[in-house]
Amino acid sequence: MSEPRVIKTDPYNAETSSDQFATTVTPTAAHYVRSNFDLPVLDRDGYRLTIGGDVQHEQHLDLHTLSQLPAFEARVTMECAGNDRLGMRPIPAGEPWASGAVATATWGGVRLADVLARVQPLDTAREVIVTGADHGPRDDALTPGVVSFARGMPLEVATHPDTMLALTMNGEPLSVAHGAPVRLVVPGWYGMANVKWVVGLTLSRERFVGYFQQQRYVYDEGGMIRPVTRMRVKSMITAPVEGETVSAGSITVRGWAWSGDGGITRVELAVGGGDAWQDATLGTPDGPHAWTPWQATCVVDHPGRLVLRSRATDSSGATQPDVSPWNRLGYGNNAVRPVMMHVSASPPGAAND
Ligand SMILES: Nc1nc2c(c(=O)[nH]1)N[C@H]1C(S)=C(S)[C@@H](COP(=O)(O)O)O[C@H]1N2
Ligand SMILES: [Mo]
Repeated sequence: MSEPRVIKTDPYNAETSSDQFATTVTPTAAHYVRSNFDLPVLDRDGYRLTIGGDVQHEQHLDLHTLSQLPAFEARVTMECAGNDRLGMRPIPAGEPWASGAVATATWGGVRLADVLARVQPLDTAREVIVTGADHGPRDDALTPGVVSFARGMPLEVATHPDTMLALTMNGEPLSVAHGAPVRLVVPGWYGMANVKWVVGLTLSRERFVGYFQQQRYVYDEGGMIRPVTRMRVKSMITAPVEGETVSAGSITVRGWAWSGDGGITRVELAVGGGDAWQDATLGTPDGPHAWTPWQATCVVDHPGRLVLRSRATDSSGATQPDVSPWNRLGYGNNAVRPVMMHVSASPPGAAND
């Protein structure tokens, strides 16, 4: 199996490699990893989840207590907001993600709503601030110094029945890279919402204003700032694999499409440049939060370079643009991406199928 494509070793950050997208669930070892700081290694026995702030009863839950809550599982496609940053012009500062900062996993654990019910949030609580165990210096923070990876989310998102604290990934306890022993999973949201190594939940009456809420994971378009939230509609071509050589004739093109704003309603394929788009056939996604498979067949008679493009539309009516709005930190690039293949002359006498 090919290894993830490491884009940085310290801290470890890696993309899913393009030959690992054949299955709905990405092999665990191939799932992309995005970490802002050194990976914290938490002791399972000593682990406590502290839940405080605007609550009736502050609590410190150990792993056993957490795992006694009703089990919940979800298959979730997760994309880093910085995926395809390298496709933006000019290239924004930040990790140089190509197109592999996306993957799908089956997460198992408990609903965050069930965890919160145990502490009885006060009526004043409007947000849940989720804090990871990782931290490090950030000189550009509004209050320069050491910051933790922490994110706030509205109580409605936190108590949504699909928002979970995951304890397992694809049936195994979480690995350190993916947030052991407990991580948040917020289906439909870009990766940053899925806080790893969760050690604290704070119920708050105010909007959270931490570094990773206000200074990162925001669309900064000429000083106009909006938070990065749900995944924009997007698609990818997985077969043929980029750079592959295929024989002339009938070619079956396959891929995935996903959106955090609703189901995929249409995927189109264009062969070459121009605006001749043909409808692809959609498959059934493996659950409401997993990407949708699609395929289309095209006939290519001429050997040479072949450029393929796919374009998805979701149930909100949003379609992938040709160019995604540039923003200073390079987030949310869901533009149609040309993928290059090569067509070789079909072997003499070969059936044209
Ligand atoms: N504590 C913590 N959680 C985190 C991060 C982090 O740096 N620290 N990175 C986030 C980002 S930007 C992404 S894209 C996802 C990636 O999850 P993965 O590494 O399991 O693929 O984790 C999110 N959760
Ligand atoms: Mo991310």
